[in-house]
Amino acid sequence: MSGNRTFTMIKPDAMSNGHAGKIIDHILSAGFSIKAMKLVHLTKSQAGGFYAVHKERPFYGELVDFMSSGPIVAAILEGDNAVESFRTLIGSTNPEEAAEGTIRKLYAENIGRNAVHGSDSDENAAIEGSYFFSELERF
Ligand code: 3AN
Repeated sequence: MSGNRTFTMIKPDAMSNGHAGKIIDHILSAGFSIKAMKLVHLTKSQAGGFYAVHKERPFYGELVDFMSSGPIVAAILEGDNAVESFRTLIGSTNPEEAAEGTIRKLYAENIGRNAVHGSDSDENAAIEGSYFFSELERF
């Protein structure tokens, strides 16, 4: 059975472009509820830890630099079939390939600066949520 929680980040490009409020509204309008949320500016080492699964990929250094370049909003979301339905809402990794009306189509700049993160499995949603939020901050 699929879980009802996922984890998201509004990335530095969307934050500096002034899109955070519209993205949060888009997420709430789609029926998700926010179970935890915070504004954080990751260090390089914290961003590197979050994306450790990608460390062998050619874009890892660029990704870590970008994700630590400015503040982000991290959040745990709740909704039916959360991981899959949230990934549908945000659209493909590359905004040029993202469906019309998706968050990345509307707000992402390119494949690297792609506005939002969405967990790719229930297991990763739990791991990623715990990376940012203590037990006390999640309800
Ligand atoms: P998604 O976030 O859609 O699951 P992944 O897991 O393939 O995509 O990639 C993780 C993150 O790495 C992406 N959100 C994006 O910011 C970055 N990324 C992926 N592919 C590239 C690329 N070719 N060049 C630069 N950054 C990339």
